Amino acid sequence: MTMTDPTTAAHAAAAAPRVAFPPGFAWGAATAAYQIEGAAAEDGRTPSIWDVFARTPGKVLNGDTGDVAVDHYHRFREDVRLMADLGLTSYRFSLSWPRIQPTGRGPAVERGLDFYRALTDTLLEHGISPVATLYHWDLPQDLEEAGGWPVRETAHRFAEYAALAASALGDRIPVWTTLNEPWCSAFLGYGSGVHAPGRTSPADALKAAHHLNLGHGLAVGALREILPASAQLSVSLNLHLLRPLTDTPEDHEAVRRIDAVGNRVWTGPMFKGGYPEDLKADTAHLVDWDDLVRPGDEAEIGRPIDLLCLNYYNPTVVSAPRAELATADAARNDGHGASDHSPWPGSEEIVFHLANDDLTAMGWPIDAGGLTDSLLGMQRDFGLPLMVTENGAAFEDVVGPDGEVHDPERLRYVRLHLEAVAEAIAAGADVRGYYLWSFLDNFEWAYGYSKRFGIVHVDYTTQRRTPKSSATWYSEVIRRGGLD
Ligand code: IFM
Repeated sequence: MTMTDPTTAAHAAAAAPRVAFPPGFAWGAATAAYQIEGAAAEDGRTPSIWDVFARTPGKVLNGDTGDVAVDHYHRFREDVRLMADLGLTSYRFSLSWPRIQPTGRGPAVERGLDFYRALTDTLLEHGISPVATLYHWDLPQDLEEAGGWPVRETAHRFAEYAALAASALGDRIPVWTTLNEPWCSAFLGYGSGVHAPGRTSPADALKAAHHLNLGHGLAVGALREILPASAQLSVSLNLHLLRPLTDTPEDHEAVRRIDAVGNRVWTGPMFKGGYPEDLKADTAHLVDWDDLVRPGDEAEIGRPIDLLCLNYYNPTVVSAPRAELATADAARNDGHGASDHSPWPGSEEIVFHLANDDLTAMGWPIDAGGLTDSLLGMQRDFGLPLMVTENGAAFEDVVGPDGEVHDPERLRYVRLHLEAVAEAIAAGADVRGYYLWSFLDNFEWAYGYSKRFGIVHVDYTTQRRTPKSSATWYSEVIRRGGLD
């Protein structure tokens, strides 16, 4: 009989993670170009819609811009070293369209591509697998002036840019996602106007949605022609995990409407053969769908992809209009920023409620069960391998007298959500990775630098990076391959 050294056995038991993740699971963190790079006017980069929006008085808190951001453009080597020290196995970042193809037309700028070549080389040298997002909201301003996403041509411009990026970087990036949260680009950018370019037309928002979808499909086609067969193509959607306030038929109808214009507007043409009839009916007074969607568009949008990526922060609770709540309150209550214009074309009267009062600094309710439900629903409905490409929370972090940043609330948030991912995996969801939003504190869009999502604190005056206690904890989770 073989005897095991009892001390070694006890140690192994203590070291084994209680909640293990599958081998090869990607342990990542995510960022986006405009939020971290800075160097806004260097090496040929020209303004994006966010540069122009941020300079428009009253659009971004404190007049903050991404001009310098966290200077990642110049400090990427230090940042990648930090990722390696934490043990990240993968890093999701976005390529800046106006850095690669400044006006959205014509050839690529080599100096812009060189930055991404150097970044990806450095990642690979440290054993960190790059995941690139092609569009995280920074449309070249020249294309906005030509009509922006409500114009069909922008979808073709996007596919051309995707091809330029893939030709230059395809040998070193194994996973590509086309769009990040196109719901925000279309409905916050052209509907409520709280995001760039700040337009407020429900019809334009719907047209933008179709052209973002079309751009996704055309880009998938272009990428497939250029990238190696092993490349994995995806899209990152912020699908709304919807719950009715009550069990009444009216509140279920509210869920149906928001599901149509929040979720199925993307997943319909991407995975189910076309736009849902109920969405078209709900919005028929705003756009002529037969004119907007040309023959062949839906097949283009539905080109097969390899992975489906989810960005999840909180669930969305909705109800039918309530006499006691004015519509203006409802618009303020949907978690996407105050505006007199609704980001829900055709369903402006639906009322949004907080799922609970356990809130992050964004005022978003913490409800990790919604992540499990989302992943299981996506697995059931679309049958693709999944990744969580964003999940995280803003809190009021401060550097303590000891020079450390203690962020127990973020640690708790991430722990609960990793448990939720593990639960979804145990129940059959094929989840391949988790990317914490965000690696670094950064420019939080209309909130400027006032909201900190990073697991690494950035002092915006000195650009000093300090891993928060959540980063140290996450590093330990990665080392153990799961949660204790
Ligand atoms: O910072 C954003 C990110 O750019 C897109 N998803 C949500 C994050 C937090 O608001």
